[in-house]
Amino acid sequence: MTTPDVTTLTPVPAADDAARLARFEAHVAAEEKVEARAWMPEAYRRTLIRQISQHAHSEIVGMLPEGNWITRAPTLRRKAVLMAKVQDEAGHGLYLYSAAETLGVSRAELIDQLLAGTAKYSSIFNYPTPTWADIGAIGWLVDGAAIMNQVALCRCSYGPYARAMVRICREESFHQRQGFEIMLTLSRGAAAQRAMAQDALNRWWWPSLMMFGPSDRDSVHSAQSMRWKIKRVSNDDLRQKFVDATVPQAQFLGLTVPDPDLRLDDATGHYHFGELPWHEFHEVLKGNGPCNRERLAARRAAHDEGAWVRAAALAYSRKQQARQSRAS
Ligand code: FAQ
Repeated sequence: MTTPDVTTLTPVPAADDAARLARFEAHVAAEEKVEARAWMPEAYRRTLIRQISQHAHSEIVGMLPEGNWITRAPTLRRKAVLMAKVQDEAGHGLYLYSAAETLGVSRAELIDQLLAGTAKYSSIFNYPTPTWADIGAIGWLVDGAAIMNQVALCRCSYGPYARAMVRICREESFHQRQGFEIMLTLSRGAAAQRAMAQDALNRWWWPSLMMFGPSDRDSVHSAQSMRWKIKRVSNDDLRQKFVDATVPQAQFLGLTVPDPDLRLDDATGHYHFGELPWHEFHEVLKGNGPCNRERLAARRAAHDEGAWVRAAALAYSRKQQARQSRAS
């Protein structure tokens, strides 16, 4: 098959756009990747910037609920593992900002939007982590849900995003296992530890299901994103896959999923689950979750406190460039 012309950068008259669009659509339909320098419809580019930047912000804000447990982790091993995990999340944020930059937006611009409160990040990171079991629940459920969503994104039509997802998924799968292992230790422990694990599951279950976004009937972007193969599996289908995979894990832990409507449907082989608390989801998205204000305040403080590091890195890089140009 010949490769369609999706790589030229030369501006073309508007009349040619329909033909370019048709070539682009055929390219995507043929499961070919779209690369950074390729021609792409403006709406495709904007959709990707929206999704990738929200994803990057989620990784960065997502460091906060776990970060505040690094000094309090119960053993040196747990501390080292948690520190490595939080560091991984920072790395994921950086790959994702870099992937967004390939679409012609700067990282500084995206971070300004986050700090100004005009950009979204995942609802899940607006919930508190009052006990050590929350760190187990985040790894088990939040990373578990993130992987379910991101494995599908490894087949995203946009090459730089799809490739970033491959490495991120591998790292997230370690994160999921460390979380499950914390839950396993607690659930095999004393009564107070089992109660702590159950309490964390009670608080993280519904917010984890909300990570997959609104139901398909209310998802504004899904139809177009699926057509462009940015999203490969719908919000509801991913949520169902997550429930089907996670309920047996909860049973193995001896914990009860806090949903009175949960039952295995023998006819379909899937778990039927209750209605999500959508009102809570919308409130969190509006900025009224339990920790929205605290999270943004922490990010703004970190950004301000890091100003001297950015200034020093920039000065060093300018000095190196000046040296190189003098030498050449
Ligand atoms: N929270 O039409 P749809 C992680 C927004 S990474 C906040 O369905 P779409 C790793 C949505 O943006 C977790 N907002 O939208 C980790 C849109 O708003 P807009 C993040 C949400 O884009 C683990 C509006 O609602 N993962 O956890 C949420 O087609 C542990 C309409 O929704 C990703 O970002 C939500 N839950 O589908 C780190 C994966 N759901 O832009 C640290 C990539 C929806 O119109 C510790 N993203 N919205 O203002 C995606 O797959 C998609 O963007 C969805 C939403 C599925 C999240």
